[in-house]
Amino acid sequence: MKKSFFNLLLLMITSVPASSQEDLIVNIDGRETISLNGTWNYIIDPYETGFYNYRYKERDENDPEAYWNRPVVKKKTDRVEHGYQAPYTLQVPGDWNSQRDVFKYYEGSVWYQREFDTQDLAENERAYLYFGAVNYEAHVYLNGKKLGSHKGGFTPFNFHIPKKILKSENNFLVVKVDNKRHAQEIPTLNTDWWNFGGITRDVKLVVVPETFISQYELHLSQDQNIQQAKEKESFELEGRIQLNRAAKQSEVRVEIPELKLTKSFPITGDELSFNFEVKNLDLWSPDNPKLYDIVFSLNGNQINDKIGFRKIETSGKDILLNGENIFLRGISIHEEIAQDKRRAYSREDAEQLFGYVQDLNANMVRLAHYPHNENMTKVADSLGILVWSEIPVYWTIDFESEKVLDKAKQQLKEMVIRDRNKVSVIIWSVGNETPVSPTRNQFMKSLIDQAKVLDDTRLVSAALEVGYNEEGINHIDDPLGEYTDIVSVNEYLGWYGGLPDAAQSAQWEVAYNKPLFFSETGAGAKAGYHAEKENRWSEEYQEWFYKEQIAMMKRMPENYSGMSPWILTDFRSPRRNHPVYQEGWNRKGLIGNEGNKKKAFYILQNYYNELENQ
Ligand code: GCB
Repeated sequence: MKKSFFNLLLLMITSVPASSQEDLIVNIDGRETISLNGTWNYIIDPYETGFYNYRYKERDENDPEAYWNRPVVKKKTDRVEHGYQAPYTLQVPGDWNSQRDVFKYYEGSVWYQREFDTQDLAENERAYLYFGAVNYEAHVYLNGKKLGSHKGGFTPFNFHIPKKILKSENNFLVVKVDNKRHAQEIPTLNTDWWNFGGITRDVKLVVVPETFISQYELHLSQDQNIQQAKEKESFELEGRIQLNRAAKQSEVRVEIPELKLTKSFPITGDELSFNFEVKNLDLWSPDNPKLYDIVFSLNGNQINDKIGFRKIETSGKDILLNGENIFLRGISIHEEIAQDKRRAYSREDAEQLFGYVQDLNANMVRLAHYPHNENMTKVADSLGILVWSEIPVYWTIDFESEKVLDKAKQQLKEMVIRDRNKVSVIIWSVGNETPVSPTRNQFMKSLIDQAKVLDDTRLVSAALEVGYNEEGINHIDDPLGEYTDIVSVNEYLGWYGGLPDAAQSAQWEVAYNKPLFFSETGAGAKAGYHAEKENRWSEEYQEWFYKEQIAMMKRMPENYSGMSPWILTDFRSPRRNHPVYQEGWNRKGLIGNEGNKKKAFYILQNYYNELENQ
């Protein structure tokens, strides 16, 4: 792929931290895998007894009391103080909080265990253990040996399994999962969502050739003028292939069967960049969510994917999709199925959430506040819904710390690598409502720089805050706006300050000639509670709020390019403790926790219908 000099320079300046894992394997569903989902045993271990001995030293690998070792009782006098068996079981994938009462508020260590059989690996094969996500810290052991550890609750990772460790039968797999919050982690101690713990996404055993394509990218070249390309019906695609290790004189192929196109490239190292022309390309858009079957292969070993092609860019105050102005009719989403009080993880969950999004007539979602599971971006690709994807750099993380910055960069990198072939993703967000200071500005800017180095085909933003002054003018002037491609702000006029009609006299001043996006606005209401509109928590208050907000949006400066109100459905939050109206729920959903649409849903839906028909 062609990288500009500027990007190369940035690459040198913004070093990407090394993680303890091997390079991430992308498109896991396009590979030969064995699912390790299902019923796992668990031990709940708040004192981390399985990890530390009584002197609080990490246990030796062979310590029989280490919980990664199989508990063996040979004779009746043997003392064994741990074990894995029913009824102590949890479903994987899934958060632990929603599965058993004992876990509802639990924050600490839990050991997961299961056994599995597999066939012997051939001479030229390698195996990996892949985790879609584990919240927050995972230590993975197979047959008593540590494969590795990973931090970060919302991104995938994988570990190579050395051949001598993997057996054909009764493999003893143990994962220590710890979801304790820490000041030096991302997110930090304080958030407004439930800290769902556990192995929350798929677990797979992946079998690949000794040398294989671990990562790839294929997209429209960002440098070409899209209007001219459309007129000429000739587009330039560019891509990159990453192998797990250097190959000896091999051949990489990229095929797009529908376009009758096959390209072969020789490869000798572990990386290859290429570009080529295609004719008659049907561009992806919300109106035409066209995906092409793509086959990547190395020496005949194939990976299948479905990839769409589109160009996203900004021009002055406009967002352009395939060269045309687009308004983002968005909605924010947490990764939850409210009816079950649990994390969402499956394709069916994604379809349920996107079903609501389509009912609303939205064309965009903000996946807040962390990378959601891959089914979300896959379904978005297939439905033609644009996506904002974010890392949990949220509120007051430790901006002073280089180590914390490295952790943020690692999560950003994992998010981008997993989803950079997802055509629906148009915006990488590097954080939410972080408080302005020189150190924070520098921290956030280096994340923006890194996002651009990892992927120069998308927009980068962050949800910022509004500055107010005495004259009642709302200022959008966070210094970070200088570096983001679109200026996004969260705004709660009429909920956290004043009443909804305060919006009528609100004035706005925007310091940047860039697209302006309202990444949040919203008010709480308990579904089914009806009263005069002045009553907080009534559906009528929330409806009033949305009416006033929309009227105000219509008066926004002309760089107003979209919104993603807060939020699609009610969601769990330990911060929300009103005994009648909240009971542990953030009630700003347009849909209640039992799936009922509140009155405000229809107000926003009407506005989006109007905008679509303009
Ligand atoms: C915000 C945050 C979001 C909260 C929301 C609220 O500004 O970005 O995470 O949940 O407000 O409901 O207060």
